[in-house]
Amino acid sequence: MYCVNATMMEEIVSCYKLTEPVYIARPRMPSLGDYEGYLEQIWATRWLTNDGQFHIQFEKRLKEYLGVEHLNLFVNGTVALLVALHALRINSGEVITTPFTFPATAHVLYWNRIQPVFCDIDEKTFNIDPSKIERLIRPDTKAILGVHVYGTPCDVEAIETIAQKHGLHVIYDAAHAFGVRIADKSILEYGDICALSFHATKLFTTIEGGALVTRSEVERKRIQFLRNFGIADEETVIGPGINGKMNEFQACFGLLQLDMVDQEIEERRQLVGLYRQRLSKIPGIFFLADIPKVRHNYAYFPILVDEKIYGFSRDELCEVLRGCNVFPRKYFYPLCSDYSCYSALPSARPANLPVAQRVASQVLCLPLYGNLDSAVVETICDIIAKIHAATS
Ligand code: T4K
Repeated sequence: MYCVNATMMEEIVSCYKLTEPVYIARPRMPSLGDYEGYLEQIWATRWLTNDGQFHIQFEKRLKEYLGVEHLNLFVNGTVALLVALHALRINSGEVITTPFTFPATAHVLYWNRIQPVFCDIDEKTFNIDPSKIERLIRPDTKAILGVHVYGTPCDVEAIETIAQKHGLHVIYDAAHAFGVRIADKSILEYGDICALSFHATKLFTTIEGGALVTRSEVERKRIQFLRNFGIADEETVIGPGINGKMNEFQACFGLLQLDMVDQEIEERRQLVGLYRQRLSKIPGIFFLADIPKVRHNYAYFPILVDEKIYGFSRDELCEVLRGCNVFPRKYFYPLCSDYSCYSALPSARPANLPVAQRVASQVLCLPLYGNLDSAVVETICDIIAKIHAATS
């Protein structure tokens, strides 16, 4: 249990408490009138789901926006990931992955009867560390499942080299990586399959939603069947599929979001610039830098709090911010490897994951979304600076 000095807490809260709660994420809402326009058409046609006209339109426009050829929409990112493994026929053995991620990444392995093998992360990107992957490869290893955490690309070239050398599949959980590019190439062009999430908390949202991006039309078609119970036609089921379909309401929301997403990313970029400018002056607060040639999407703004230098722990800082009506999140603490369902695995031992353990104990994702007022960002930075000043 952590406990903030009560007088300091009172002083900071009385000075900085915001009148309205500020959350880590907020969806950018399209105009209600525009959405109603779509709803009227849905009402008129009574076509609600199963490859309706808006689903078709959205899939087409999304492919163009992302610069990819083979894409299937999904009801959410988790089902998309489940189907990705099934599509690659990975349903036993081991898959090497990162512990520093949302539970969905590890859980989809479990649901496909695959044992996750946790690999430590790189302290410069917080993504799976390619230099530590090879020692984890065993005869039963089927694939590497990387996550582009916070939208920062994994070292895709190094992972590709390892995968080719050992004959492994590469799957990317690109839940955070909407619109990210390396030079002129979409991040979704790397690996055998990439899964996106369009959840309400993401910078691009279809309420719930997701997609799989594959390398060929044959794979895309196979995934289309898997997404729809394996149904080929009214009298033919060609395999054990699942229901992963996106509905028309989600697709319409997505069509409207596509018109706004560039503005969303640009506004986030500016807010991240402000955070960085203000926080770089505070000892013990660290953040990730942009990577040259990468078009970042600024999906999240994680900071690391080094208690020894800053004077306060991450948990204490989080408590003060909450007291001020600011609700950051400790994404991703605890590590997946520390969940009771995985902690007994040999690869889950904390000693094997020193970087991930440290990052998870220090990380705090600060509020970031396009219509976040820059004055609120200033206040959050003021609070962080004030705490350090009070402790030093
Ligand atoms: N892989 C990775 C790496 C992921 O991060 C995720 C999901 C997935 C896979 C799975 O994709 P999906 O199956 O979800 O498509 C949220 C999201 O639910 C989850 O999608 C996301 N990652 C994760 C990082 O964040 P929670 O449980 O932290 O969300 P919640 O409900 O606490 O919301 C956070 C804040 O967002 C709230 O305090 C307020 C704001 N919010 C939330 C919702 C739902 C809104 O303003 N409006 C809303 O509608 O998981």
